[in-house]
Amino acid sequence: MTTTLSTRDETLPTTYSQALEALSLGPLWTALHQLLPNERQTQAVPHRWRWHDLRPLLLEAARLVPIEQAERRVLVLENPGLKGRYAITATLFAGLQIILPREAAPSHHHTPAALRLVVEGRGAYTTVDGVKCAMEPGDLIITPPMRWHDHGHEGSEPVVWLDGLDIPLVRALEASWASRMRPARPPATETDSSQDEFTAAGLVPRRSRYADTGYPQVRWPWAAPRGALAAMAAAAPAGQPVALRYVNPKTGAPPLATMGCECQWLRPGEVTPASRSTASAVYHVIEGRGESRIGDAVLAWEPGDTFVAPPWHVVAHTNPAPSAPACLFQFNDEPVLRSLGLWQEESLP
Ligand code: GTQ
Repeated sequence: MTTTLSTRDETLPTTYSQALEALSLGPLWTALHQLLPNERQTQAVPHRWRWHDLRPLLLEAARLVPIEQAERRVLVLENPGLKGRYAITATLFAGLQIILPREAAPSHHHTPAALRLVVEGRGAYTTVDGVKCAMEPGDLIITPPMRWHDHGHEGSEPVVWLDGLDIPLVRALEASWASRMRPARPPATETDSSQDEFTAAGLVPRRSRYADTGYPQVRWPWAAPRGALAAMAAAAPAGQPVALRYVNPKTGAPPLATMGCECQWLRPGEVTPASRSTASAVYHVIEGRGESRIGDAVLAWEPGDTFVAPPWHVVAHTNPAPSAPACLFQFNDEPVLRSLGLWQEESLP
């Protein structure tokens, strides 16, 4: 936290306060209610970044900044309430990364976990520990902590994806570390198809043909969740949200220890029930147009837009279209809140 707390009690004799400060001591009673506020407080605010505004600036970054210099050509989505912290919420980092045909972003590994949701373009790939992961619009790819990864591009148009990382959380733990970069190497495999072992609900392979890395699935091509959402939407009772969680298919756990991912289908005319939780979430619009209430803000959105819900802000989504569905992707810090015993949620009338 960057907030400075009042550590001096002005009612005490100055000499006493100086004696405390000289010994690196502070009175708790001046700061107790700031440390433990009666109302939940967030510095992060609801905010939306429009694809329409960002796309030209990403293309310009690709002209202005060579990949060799940038290493990762990313525009960071900085929460207006967390200026200078390179954070979209207190725990999460989000950025839009652009790579041009034939470019290669060098390889490194680091303690923060990463995920990518492809926004636009085809033909790029991420290599995770030598395994090539193709990137097509709507695909989710995870890069677990300490896995070597680089990015390449064999297609013919710029490719943009949304990066989600737990950098602010890992930094708060003073556990952020990355290896030096080394040149990207050609992938050691054909494109990853680990998801092919998990094509039927309730069935997992007796023996995987892939090495056991603890992450049996690293890539979720968009066609599968979209198809599953469409089928659920056809059968779900009105008023019941149509949403899927991405999970480790062997354990049912979140895909990464620190970040959860979900996709949601909003039926034409649907308004989702209002709720809030102690987790924060970053939403990305894959398909459709609508608006979301986040706390006191109402944010209109269209494909490619990204918006953020800070903790304990009431969230409700609306798809006003008469006949078209809308699809939202989100990543969040829910697994952290749950594992630390800090998870709470509330439905609102
Ligand atoms: O692609 O490896 O947006 O290391 C921030 C840090 C992307 C990456 C980011 C990273 C990467």
